[in-house]
Amino acid sequence: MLEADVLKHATTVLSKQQREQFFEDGYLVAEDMIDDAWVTRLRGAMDDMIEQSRSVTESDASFVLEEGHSPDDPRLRRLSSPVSHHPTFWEFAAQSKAADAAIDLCGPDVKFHHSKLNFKWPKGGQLFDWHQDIQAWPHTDYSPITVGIYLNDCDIEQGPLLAIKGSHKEPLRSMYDKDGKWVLRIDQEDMPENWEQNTAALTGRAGSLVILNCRVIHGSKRNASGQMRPLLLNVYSSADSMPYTFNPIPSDYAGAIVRGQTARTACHDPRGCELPPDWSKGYVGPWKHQATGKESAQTM
Ligand SMILES: O=C(O)CCC(=O)C(=O)O
Repeated sequence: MLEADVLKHATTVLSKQQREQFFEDGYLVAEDMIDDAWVTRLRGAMDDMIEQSRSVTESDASFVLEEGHSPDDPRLRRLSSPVSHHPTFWEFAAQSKAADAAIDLCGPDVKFHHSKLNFKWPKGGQLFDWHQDIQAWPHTDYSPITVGIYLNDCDIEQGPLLAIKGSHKEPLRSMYDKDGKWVLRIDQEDMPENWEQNTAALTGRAGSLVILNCRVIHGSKRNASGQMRPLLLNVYSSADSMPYTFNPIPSDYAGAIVRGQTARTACHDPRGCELPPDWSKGYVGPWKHQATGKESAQTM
């Protein structure tokens, strides 16, 4: 669904002003949207998964490990598709205010695409280079959003999401380097004008929703603090927005309608989208692609 049509519907859990802010800036932090009971349940599910990761010795399709990970000292970078691993994560994706917030930004009919639980371990947690998401999972329109929730308080030292205000309105950048290699990263020379002044740190208390437009340029720095930064990310779109490449993080829930009705007609945005590599041949997660040793704009 296109923005103009979304705006014809009343908001449900976000204020009108929050919705306008999202469409203007390309991101939104909605503080304290998720109550303590949910946060406690999600932390419990996360702890179960960290326990399971102790026996994992190499990164695989579920667990992306940070260097130094061991049974005694688990250090995860990502749990891919948490909804596939613990029922609490799917219950949250389908039944919480995260899905309600998606109604306000995608329209009344909302479809689930994929999920991930990104960690930044204390005094570590690799940075995430500047990038845009939609080139990794193109859809027929630009309605997809990522609805994140911090499971711990996240201040500037924990490596919060950083986003460039208004960058979702710019032409998409290429996620390939000059040699045609997929790097999911934007070099300094391709960053928007005045990006440093327009960089927002999306900090928030545990239970805050942090929502990204699929075109907005974003990234994050290392975690300089002694506190872990777990960030649960669920990707939704309007029901009439159709993915046309292989889902990099597939699950039994991909394509599930979490609010409203299935679409009968696809929505097409005339602005085309760069295609990613063929993920049906495997998806290794973003860090492997970004780790080229080349300096990016993230070194601000
Ligand atoms: O976890 C982070 O800090 C960044 C996540 C992100 O940008 C992504 O998954 O696309």
